[in-house]
Amino acid sequence: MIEIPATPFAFRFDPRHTALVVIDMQRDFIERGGFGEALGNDVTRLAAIVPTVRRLLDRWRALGGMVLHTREAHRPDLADCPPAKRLRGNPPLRIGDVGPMGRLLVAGEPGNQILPELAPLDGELVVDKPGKGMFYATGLHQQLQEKGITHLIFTGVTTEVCVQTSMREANDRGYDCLVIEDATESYFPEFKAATLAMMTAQGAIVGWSATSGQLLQATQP
Ligand code: TIU
Repeated sequence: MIEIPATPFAFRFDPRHTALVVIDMQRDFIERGGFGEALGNDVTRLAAIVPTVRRLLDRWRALGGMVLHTREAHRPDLADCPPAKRLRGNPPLRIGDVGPMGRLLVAGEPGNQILPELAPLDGELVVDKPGKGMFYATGLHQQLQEKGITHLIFTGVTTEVCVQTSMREANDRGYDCLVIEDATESYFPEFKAATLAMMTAQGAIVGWSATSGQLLQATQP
């Protein structure tokens, strides 16, 4: 059992029953010309966490822990994309439209690929999710249960959208959840700060937060 200092109090986990989760580190959100930019965001802030996520991946792989990557991805026929999601607002490009990195948020397109620095290795679980949360319409809960996973450590983007939604879904399903503060990012720094505060408030109502340094220190070989 490993114990690390965390907010609002120590987080204890057994690496054999803990998965490192990397949420949506795909070109759609992090590079120019993708879905994130089509929504009007300055996407340049997000790339800064890539080396930190990579350090955590390297450590977790060395420990032999389970790694789970997600992508926000729709089927090419968009049958899993509700009109309410596709038609909202007036963006220059919508989900399924062709942009400089192919069709936005569509599985198999160049923009839907995870950044090469963080590419999944053989044997790591990659979940394509049609929603913001990683449990909705994915069958993931059963897969994690079959592997005996009880604890989840979250990284990725964006803090207040797909990371927060996934962590809330996980909390309701009984997982103990830790988010790594400097391994998640938002287009809006104030939303990231508020999200970390609201999830850890009230005695870890949704879960814990810690820094990558704290996790690396606690998991030194
Ligand atoms: N827009 C935004 O901040 N995020 C998303 O749409 N998806 C994820 O967070 N992955």
